[in-house]
Amino acid sequence: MDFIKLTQDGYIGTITLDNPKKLNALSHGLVTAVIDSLQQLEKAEARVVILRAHSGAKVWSAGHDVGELPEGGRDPLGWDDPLRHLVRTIETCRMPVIAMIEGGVWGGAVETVLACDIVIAAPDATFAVTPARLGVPYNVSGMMTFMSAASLRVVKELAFTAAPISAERAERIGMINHVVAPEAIEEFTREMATTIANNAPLSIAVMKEQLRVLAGAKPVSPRGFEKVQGLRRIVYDSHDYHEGIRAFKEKRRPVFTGK
Ligand code: YXS
Repeated sequence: MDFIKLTQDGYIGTITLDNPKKLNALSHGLVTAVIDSLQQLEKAEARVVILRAHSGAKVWSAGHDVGELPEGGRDPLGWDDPLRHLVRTIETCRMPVIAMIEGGVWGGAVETVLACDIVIAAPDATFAVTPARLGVPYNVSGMMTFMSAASLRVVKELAFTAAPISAERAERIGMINHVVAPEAIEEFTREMATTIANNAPLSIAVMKEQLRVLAGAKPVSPRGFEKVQGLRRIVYDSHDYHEGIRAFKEKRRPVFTGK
């Protein structure tokens, strides 16, 4: 597939951004390839996805493809913009997405990374929120993504300065999960992915959606609450829930089937 490499090893899918000549800019083509890959992995019953660039990448992604931004007269980040589709797909796909970061992350790519469920970065990774750098009016749900990942004060600093912050600072303020040395980051990420893949996929999928609904709804609408309750019932009525409880009492490893 152009723009990305897609692999699956058991329950673990890996999507590698692969358009280095354009610094993995989030062009319509690259975004479509990532979305298609997430949908393919969901169908192939992957239980966790790693989203990454090539080992040693100096730029993880340069953000929105500036060449595809309108020059004026229409919203550069409207509902149907590729970046908006990508963020929504990451947030709503059933399996957790782990962003494994090496190199610089710019603009809309920062929102893409923060929309992922877990972020693991090498020490050289940086994160720059760049609308102010281009005079772009960032969109509302994109701001919500940033506000869910960092305090309002930090979001203001990132947005107003458009300056890159280091992985170390991002971890210190809780914006990302871990900083891991480049020689260890692949194994560290894979171990976390394996741990997730060995847990109950239904329970994880519903907790991911529950957290999205709760974090995104202010306050939670009646329909959102009823949806969460209905989804939770699928889990506690499932074989996997019963198996998990039985296995614990019988002191053995559970065998989850996703049913
Ligand atoms: O000169 P050529 O044709 O080789 O192309 C250059 C750059 O123009 C191109 N390029 C991009 N093309 C489209 N969209 C981009 N975002 C983009 N970034 C870079 O790639 C070729 C190599 O770039 P060059 O020579 O600058 O590489 P470098 O290694 O010296 O510097 C790497 C960067 C990433 C530090 C530098 O390319 C850079 O600052 N890029 C722009 C990062 C940025 O501001 N991204 C935000 C895009 S707009 C967006 O995401 C949202 C709309 S918003 O801003 O609102 O968040």
